[in-house]
Amino acid sequence: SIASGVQLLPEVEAFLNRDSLPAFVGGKPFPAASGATVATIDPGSGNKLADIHDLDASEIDRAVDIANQAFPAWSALSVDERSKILLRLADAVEKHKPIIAQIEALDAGKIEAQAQGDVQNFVDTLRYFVKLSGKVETRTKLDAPGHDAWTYKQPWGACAFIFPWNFPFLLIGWGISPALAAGNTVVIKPAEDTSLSAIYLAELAKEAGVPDGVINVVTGRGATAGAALTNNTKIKRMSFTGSPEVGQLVGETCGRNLVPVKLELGGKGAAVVFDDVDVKATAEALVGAITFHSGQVCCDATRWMIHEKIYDEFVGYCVDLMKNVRVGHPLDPNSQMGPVVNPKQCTRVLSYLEKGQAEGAECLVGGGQAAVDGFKGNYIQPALLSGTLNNVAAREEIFGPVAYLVKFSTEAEAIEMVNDTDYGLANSVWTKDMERAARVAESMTAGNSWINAHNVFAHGVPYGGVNKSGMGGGVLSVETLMDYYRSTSVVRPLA
Ligand code: TXE
Repeated sequence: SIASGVQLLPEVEAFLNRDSLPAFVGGKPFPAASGATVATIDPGSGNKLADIHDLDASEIDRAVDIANQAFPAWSALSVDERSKILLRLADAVEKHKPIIAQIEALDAGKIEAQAQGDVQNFVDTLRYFVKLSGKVETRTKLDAPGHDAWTYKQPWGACAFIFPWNFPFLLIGWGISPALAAGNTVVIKPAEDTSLSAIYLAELAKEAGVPDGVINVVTGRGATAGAALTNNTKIKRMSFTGSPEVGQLVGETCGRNLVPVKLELGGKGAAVVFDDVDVKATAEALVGAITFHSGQVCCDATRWMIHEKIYDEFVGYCVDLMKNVRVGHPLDPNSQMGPVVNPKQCTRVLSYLEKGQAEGAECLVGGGQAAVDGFKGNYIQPALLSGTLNNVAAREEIFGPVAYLVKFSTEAEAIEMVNDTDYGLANSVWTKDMERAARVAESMTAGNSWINAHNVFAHGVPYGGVNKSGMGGGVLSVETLMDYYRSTSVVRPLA
């Protein structure tokens, strides 16, 4: 049993009850010849869910070859034909949403309703890029005096994707949708903690009629399977989402191999709250954001800069709100916040709370472990620290339900504090004064600024970080779709 009172869908039971869950490549299960597996655990109960296969480097290379072999036929399809197939996949995912969401909730420790939102987002993203790909002009006439000239755009070939464990299914959708719509084939390496929804997707793609070898899922440990995919010189593009440390390794390798790379890394976002806001509503929104998926969200606001005039009132609301967050198993409909993904992450979050306090921060609420159904493993009480920004908990990415509060008095001071970080992913500004909001939003050094909201995504609005948060953003927009075409310029002198 997974956890007391939790009812699994029969399809989910059947999926998890298989002897093991091999990778899926070239339209069929792709087991590790060595028989090596990695256990995948429900972080909400500590119980084992399944074993995934730990592929070795030669197996990863074979998967890339298979993806490249599938490329000519896939890229030769007309946009209409390819779109029909991809829309069938979107429909199939939507139809299986409850199943995928339950697998995801169990595997990633994600509240089930939020997992359903992630699956729907995958579907919407795939439909968005399919539609957008129909509008791409693959031949564009150029204005070059004295010459007949044009550019021709075509897909690259097999594109590789390495994903983290915080939004396993949603991020696959954000990553592969533009690549597939443009006519590339893909090799997906999910995180070893959360590979189940990717395997399910690959099987579903086969059922939905996606040609074999177009969507491939390889599994295994990062240092072996992930590194082998990164080192493969036959991948045409690499996209990595995860920690800055591994992102640097992936970037180095791709640089050496001259493989174009996109890096989506961490963040240490800020929220700047001015004194003219509805204090209670703003506290609700920010506590909601930092407790969503236990704060394991790279674009979260983790540094809250609060105007000194409303600081005490704001803190009062936050403390009450955080005390009342219902921490529980992801499949329990009463839960508002689930566990963090694994014991390593739990230790990391708790150690930042300790180190932050040792460096002088005050813990205003929370921060301890919580027990759910007697299981204490990965549950953390949402916490607020306050102090100066000269503190490890205010500078490094914690990736847990922890916010760090600082007081400010002037707009200039707030902007300076926001930008005093190596990261540059996303920030927000909260005020009723729209001129000030726009001014501050444009002054914050990051890929994304939100006004009176945090973590808002819309198809068509580019998303992605700068500096230590990554490079080559443009996610969810036409910018990222264009990354998946390479251009050839053709020129004929007229005279
Ligand atoms: O991520 P890793 P981890 C941050 C967050 C978290 C920390 C560590 O702060 O606490 O990173 O998480 C694969 N070559 N973020 O250790 O290791 C790995 O298998 C190639 C923020 O889990 O970066 C997985 O598929 N690949 C982030 C993926 O990289 C390698 C989300 C990410 O794992 C590899 C996740 C290697 N040498 C963590 N080593 C965000 N901002 O979204 C590992 N991998």
